[in-house]
Amino acid sequence: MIQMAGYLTLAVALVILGVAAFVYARARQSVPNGNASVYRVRKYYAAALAVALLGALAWSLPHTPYGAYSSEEPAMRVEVIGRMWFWEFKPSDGSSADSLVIPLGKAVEFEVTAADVNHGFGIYDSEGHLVGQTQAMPGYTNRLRLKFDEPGHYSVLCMEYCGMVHHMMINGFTVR
Ligand SMILES: [Cu+2]
Repeated sequence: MIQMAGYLTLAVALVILGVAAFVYARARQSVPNGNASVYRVRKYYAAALAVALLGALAWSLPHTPYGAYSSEEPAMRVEVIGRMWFWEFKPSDGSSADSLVIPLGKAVEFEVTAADVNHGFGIYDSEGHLVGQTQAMPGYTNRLRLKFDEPGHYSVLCMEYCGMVHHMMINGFTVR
C-alpha cells in the first residue's frame, strides 16, 4: 500500500514536471512584447524570494528539535498513542499513566504514534505556551526528546483536526 502510494506520487510528480517543461518551452517561443519591465522585475523578485527562502532554511534547520539530547540516555520514555479521541500514555518505568509524573530537568523521550488517524501531539505549559510537538501517525513512531526546566502541570492537546470530538482530546502530566 505504502509502495503503491510512492509510485503514484512519483507518477504525479512526473506529470507535473512534464507540464512545467511544456509551459517553459512554450513560454520561450513567444514572449509577449507588452511591458518588458514587468518581466525584468519578476526575475529579480524570484531571485530575491529564492535567496530569502534559502536563507531562512539555512538559519532554521540547525534549530530543529528532533535531534535534541541524542547523546544522552533519556531518564524516562513515554509511549504515547493518539486515538479518537484521547491520548494514551504508557510510561516505560511502569508508573501510573493516569497521574503521569515526568522528572524535572532530565531528558525524556516521547514515542508518539496513533491507533487510527493522524493526530498532532502538542505539549503546552501551564500558561498555554507550546513547548514541544510532533505528529502522531498510524504505523510510525516519532521520537521527541525534551527537558522540562519548570515544574508544574503540562497539558497535551491534539493539534490536528481529527473529527467530531477533536477538541476534547486533552490529557496531561506533572513535572517535578
Ligand atoms: Cu485532533
